[in-house]
Amino acid sequence: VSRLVLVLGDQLSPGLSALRNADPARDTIVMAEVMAEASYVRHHPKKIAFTFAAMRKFAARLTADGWRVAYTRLDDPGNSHSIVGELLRRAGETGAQQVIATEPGEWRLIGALEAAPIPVTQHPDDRFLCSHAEFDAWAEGRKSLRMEYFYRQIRRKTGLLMEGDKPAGGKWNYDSENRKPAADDLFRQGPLQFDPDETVADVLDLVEARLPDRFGTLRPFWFATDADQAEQALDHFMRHSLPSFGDYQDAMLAGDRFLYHAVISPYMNAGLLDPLGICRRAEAEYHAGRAPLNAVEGFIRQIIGWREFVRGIYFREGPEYPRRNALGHDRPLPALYWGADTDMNCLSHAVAQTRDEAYAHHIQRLMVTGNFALLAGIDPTALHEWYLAVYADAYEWVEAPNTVGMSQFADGGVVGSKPYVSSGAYINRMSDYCRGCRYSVSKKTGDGACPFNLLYWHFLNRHRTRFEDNPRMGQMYRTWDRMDAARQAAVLEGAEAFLSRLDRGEKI
Ligand code: FAD
Ligand code: DLZ
Ligand code: SF4
Repeated sequence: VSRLVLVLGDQLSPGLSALRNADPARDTIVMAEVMAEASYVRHHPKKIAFTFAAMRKFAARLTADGWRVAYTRLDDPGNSHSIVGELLRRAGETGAQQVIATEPGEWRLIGALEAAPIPVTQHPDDRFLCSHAEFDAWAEGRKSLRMEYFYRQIRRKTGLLMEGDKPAGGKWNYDSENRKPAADDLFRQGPLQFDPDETVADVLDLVEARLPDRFGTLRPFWFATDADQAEQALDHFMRHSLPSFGDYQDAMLAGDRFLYHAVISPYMNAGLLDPLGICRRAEAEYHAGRAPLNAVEGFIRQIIGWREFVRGIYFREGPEYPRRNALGHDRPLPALYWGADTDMNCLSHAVAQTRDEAYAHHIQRLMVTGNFALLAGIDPTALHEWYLAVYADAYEWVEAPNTVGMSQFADGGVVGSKPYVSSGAYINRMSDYCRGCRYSVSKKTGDGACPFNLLYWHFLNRHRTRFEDNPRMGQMYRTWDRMDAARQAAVLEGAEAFLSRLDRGEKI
């Protein structure tokens, strides 16, 4: 009897486990653009357009390869608008009585498939280097889980940047060389951009018509939407940006939204690029002498280290993980995250580029929007839903550990050993935002003092019992304790006044 083969919008890989376990001669592939997926958070229009366009092109490729594909477009009259609904509809049409799937990247859908009134076999998603079992075996019995040790295991396992059993160059990690601020450079290439083809143009019209009023600019749309284009974008990155990737990894510039970042996470997460293949390419650039070790090691670490590590955490911690709130933060997400005007120049830039590109690089996410939310005590679940919605690369398996864990410490220290908090000084060192800001980064108190300066101490002070014994934070508390009482009071009052303005919805 025939079976259905489910391919989700982030499972666009020819080697997908569901496809490997199916038979083109008798099975039918089900792909569906549905409102449930387009709306479980208010996704950025570019993210939706990217997903639908890439799905359509992948379906065409599968058809050309000889598969029977039952593809539902968003505006198809019979669309039931949920994944399980579409499976049931196609089962009715074909007589299929079971479904072959690859485990989705979100607990929400895993649960929906488990509860479906048709049997669904969920095969492991083996597009990753580390299975759930392997991660759990690594994590078992460890007091704390640190990415660095996990990363070394994956280096050994893959042989990436290994010289025998030693790391290339003698060190596992060259991050100490990777903290340079960047200067404006007119010749920086940025990511390769693509003109919309017919498929993309159709999808843009569809998204515009059917999903209006979302936060985010739909056009111009330039993402790659198939594997060939994604490969071209990767080539372009290897040639032009990888050599400087390490040096300027943490830098931010008002006039350059991408710097030397790859902007490949949407492609990798959707399945258009293979993570190990990417890393082997980067390694080859090092061996060919075209990119230095600090760049290549740093880049590879993000992919085989962080990316695999956060996925392991997401599946190990379970479905409730995204709702954790260890620090008890409950302030609503400020309107500025949805584009309301703000005088804070760093936030203004990070949000504006998020609105325009459905992209911000790591340090903007971590040290600007994330840092501010943490310092201001924003509800981490609301923030999590924001990150999940606004970035083209966001799926819960990767977004939640980064937001709830790394950025907000709302998991109480599973992902990170200390919260990523900083005052304005860090942002000033790594960016040129402060120069154009109405606030003064050098002012620690009083009118016009940078809010990060005020909130930084407010955060440390209000969470003192939790953090003062953390060995990596002792220095911060000693600095605070050395401040005289009048100055401490001025800082805390300034922070309170700022938070009151925030709570009243005033422009900040
Ligand atoms: P580059 O800087 O060029 O890095 C290369 C690749 O490394 C990325 O494409 C990505 O696949 C991987 N990578 C780097 N850092 C991480 C990380 N911390 N976790 C996982 N992979 C990483 N990344 C997502 O893919 N999806 C998300 O939803 C997401 N949400 C985030 C939320 C917060 C609060 C933070 C702090 C980070 C988040 N990240 C997320 C991680 C990181 O910011 C993005 O992967 C990166 O900015 C993607 O841009 P790029 O391709 O230009 O990355
Ligand atoms: C992100 C997304 C969107 C916007 N739309 C769809 C869709 O209509 N159909 C689909 O199969 N997948 C979509 N996706 C990706 C899924 O939400 C993703 O597969 C799950 O969140 C699991 O990671
Ligand atoms: Fe951001 Fe403060 Fe700098 Fe303004 S002064 S850009 S608010 S860090």
